Amino acid sequence: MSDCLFCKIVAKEIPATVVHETARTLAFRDVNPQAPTHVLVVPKGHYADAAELAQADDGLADDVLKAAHAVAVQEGVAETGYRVVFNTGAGAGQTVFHVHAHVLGGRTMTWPPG
Ligand code: DGP
Repeated sequence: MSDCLFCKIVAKEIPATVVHETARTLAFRDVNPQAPTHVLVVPKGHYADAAELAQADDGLADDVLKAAHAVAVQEGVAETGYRVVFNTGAGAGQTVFHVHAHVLGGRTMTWPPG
């Protein structure tokens, strides 16, 4: 999608700090981190949100989750605990409509989230 921010990051048209990459996923640091580790994992293909990704029916959602875990291991937060968040829809706080998993760690998490 030509006007999608994360498609442009995937295409390397906009710079980002990439920390992990597979054939079908890209992970890069969030520009506005909410925790010491805050990485966004996206499928390289365009899906607006987690609901669309779940319907892709080709193992892509599994790839994104596996990449999120790989990032947590790489960032050293897997053992202490980390959070994976898909804000899905504007009412849930989604602002970029290219599905992304937030991988958050490195601090104590509270519940419920804000
Ligand atoms: P969400 O609110 O769930 O749609 O999260 C969007 C996230 O994307 C938000 O935490 C900030 C991040 N973000 C927005 N613009 C950019 C950007 O240009 N580069 C990077 N690395 N992150 C961005």
